[in-house]
Amino acid sequence: MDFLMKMIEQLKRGKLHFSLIDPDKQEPAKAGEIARICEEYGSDAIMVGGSTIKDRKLVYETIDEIKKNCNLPTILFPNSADSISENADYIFFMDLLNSLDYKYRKGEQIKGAKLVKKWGIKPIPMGYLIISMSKEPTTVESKVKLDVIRENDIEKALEYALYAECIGMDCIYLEAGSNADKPVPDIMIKTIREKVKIPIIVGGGIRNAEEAKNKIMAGANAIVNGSLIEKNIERLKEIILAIKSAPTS
Ligand code: 1GP
Repeated sequence: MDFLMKMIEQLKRGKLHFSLIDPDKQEPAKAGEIARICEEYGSDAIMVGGSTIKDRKLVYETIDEIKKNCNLPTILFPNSADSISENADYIFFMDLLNSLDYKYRKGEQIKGAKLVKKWGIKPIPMGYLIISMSKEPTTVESKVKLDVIRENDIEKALEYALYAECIGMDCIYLEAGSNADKPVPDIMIKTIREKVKIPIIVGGGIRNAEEAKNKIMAGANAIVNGSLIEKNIERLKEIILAIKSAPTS
């Protein structure tokens, strides 16, 4: 079965782990080494992206090293059309749902679609929702003008998630932002899970096994770790183990 179908099927059943590597944070060779460890620890895919990337060549070189060192599928997680690289397997083709800026709802996507088609990268349509969980804005929050959704705005988050499902997105990403003070709350995930059928990916500020497990038990289908991989990769093993052994709701 094609990985895309398999992933969507797996996402529906729950318990995936994605490792996010930001090409701006290390040399490509180091990214390759990190990806090798992520695979060894049981991660399911390598996401490649970040909020500050401007250099397509660096994304290409990073993916090249990842592919030399590990067999996991690579999924682009782009901040703009300029970070789409032809050697990626998949792309989270995102609509930043609560952005008030045309650029992040349609502008970059329209520029990017022709590259995705030209290079044969498989798109995974995704509703991307930023939840503000930090005292100071995270990098992504500082770059995008948002219809702000805070910790207690559960109904508002649900409305956006329902919209994503109605418009035919394959999945929703609930994002607290890289290195957020706190991850997206379990009650928000649970509320969305009860009403929305498409898979839910959760990332931003997840730092330990307990948090990851609770997100899965609340109804998340996949957990994303980025900062932890850069700073504390040995923790990843217990996080992935907790995800894989968590009872699902
Ligand atoms: C950021 O959700 C990802 O886009 C990962 O966040 O770096 O906090 O793990 P962290």
